[in-house]
Amino acid sequence: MTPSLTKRLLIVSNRLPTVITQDQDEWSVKPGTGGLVTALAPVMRKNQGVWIGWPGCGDEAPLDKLLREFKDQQGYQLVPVPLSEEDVERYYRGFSNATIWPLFHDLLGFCRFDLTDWQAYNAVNQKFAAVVAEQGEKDDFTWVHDYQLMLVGAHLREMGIQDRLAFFLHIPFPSPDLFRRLPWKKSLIKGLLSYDQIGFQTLRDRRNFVQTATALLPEAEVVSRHRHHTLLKWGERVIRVGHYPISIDFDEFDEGARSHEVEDAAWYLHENLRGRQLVLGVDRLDYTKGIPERFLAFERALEKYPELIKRVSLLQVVVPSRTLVPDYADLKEQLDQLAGRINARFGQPEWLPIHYVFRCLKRVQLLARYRTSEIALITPLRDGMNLVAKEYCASSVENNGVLILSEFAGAADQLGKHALLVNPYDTDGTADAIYQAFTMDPEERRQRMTNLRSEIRRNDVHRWLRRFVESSEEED
Ligand code: ADQ
Repeated sequence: MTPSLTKRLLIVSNRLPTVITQDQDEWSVKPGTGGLVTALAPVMRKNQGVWIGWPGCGDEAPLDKLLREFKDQQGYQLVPVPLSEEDVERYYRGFSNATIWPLFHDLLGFCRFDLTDWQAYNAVNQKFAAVVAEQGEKDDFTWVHDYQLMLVGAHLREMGIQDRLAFFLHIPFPSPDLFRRLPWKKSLIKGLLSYDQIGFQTLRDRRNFVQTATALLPEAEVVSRHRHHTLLKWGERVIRVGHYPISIDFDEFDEGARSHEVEDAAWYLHENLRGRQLVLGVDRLDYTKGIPERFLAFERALEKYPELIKRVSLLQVVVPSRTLVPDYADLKEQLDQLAGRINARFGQPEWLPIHYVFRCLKRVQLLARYRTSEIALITPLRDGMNLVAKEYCASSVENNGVLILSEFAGAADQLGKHALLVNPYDTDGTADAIYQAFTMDPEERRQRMTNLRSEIRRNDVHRWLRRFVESSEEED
């Protein structure tokens, strides 16, 4: 159900929701995939929405023509924010991905604190704000997304914009103690407080933010606390700080996984790896996803429970991501080495313990893996939500999958009761969970998966969107 938004929706995100491709001389544009785009599209169409973001392609693409085509096909408008190579290096690869990303995922050791990166972040956020100011109309619902754009609201206020502004953070918000390490902490917190509504994934993130803001700014105070939000007063303004766990389009995964194409691909996959349970890992290449730790836990399971040998295989699919950043290139090398070492240690002519592929899967292949794997091993060291966990359950249409989930993924708040929760740093404990999943009887599997599926069906991405938008229209 589309939320009853009475205002025009203006979405701002780092990237436009498009995939622009070139086949010989032909350029084409398609909407991006993913729950956020799927959920927002009907609202954008209905309310003549505008989406502002970086197109992510070079100058050689005929951008104006492609964006016009997009509007004709999709019924809403895209407005590009062009970025230079220097902007991308400093604002995106630098401050966003080498400072905020590791800091907000509790991985201080990966953080680079560089004044030039911070200045570029500020300048690019100002560039986005200028485009928003130009496109905005009175009474728009302006909704900025994610950690790359935390200062857009502050720049809009500097430009005199008084309208309601909302922000959603897709990644975790760190504890006050970690946040204090950031040299520009006060500017960033004040920037966030320029929005009227700030959304986080979990209650923990919301609490971390409120504690950080009130500790750093003595003039900020909590007015009242409610189940889903806290009201925070700063100067003359009252800010609604809530938690809204994002989700997926359940029906899209459920129906997709039941299609004949997926059923055939799933059968073929298992037939090729006959007589064993499949343990699935699907992640973007990222050090927050805990993939090396997962390989070690799988190795430990084989060592501790020899009856698993030849009876389980780990299918690990990694989507290439940020490969130009040295930490990511190092991680790729580490994974190659670990998989090679474990396979050499345990492998036998008819059986490979770890099938590791480094590529983006087509949808049918992704759904086939979700549907056919008896166990999903999703063990991020820290994750805002982790949609893979929800996608796996929604696609587990035979109700026979077991979800092993990190307690540090936001998704654990909703799925923890019926998943097997693990601490990804605890190699032995994760190995035990793999064994527990392997030996779980069909009835317990069915019970747990039925509960997981009904939780995700009820709290899907459409409900998430409704909750965020409707809460912005409530009186404080
Ligand atoms: P991500 O860190 O990208 O998102 P996640 O939520 O797991 O993490 O989403 C990854 C997406 O990529 C999933 O939709 C998945 O289907 C897709 N994907 C992964 N591997 C793939 C493969 N090999 N082939 C094809 N597709 C693949 C950020 C935050 C998360 C938060 C989301 C949404 O880091 O914590 O859940 O935003 O808010």
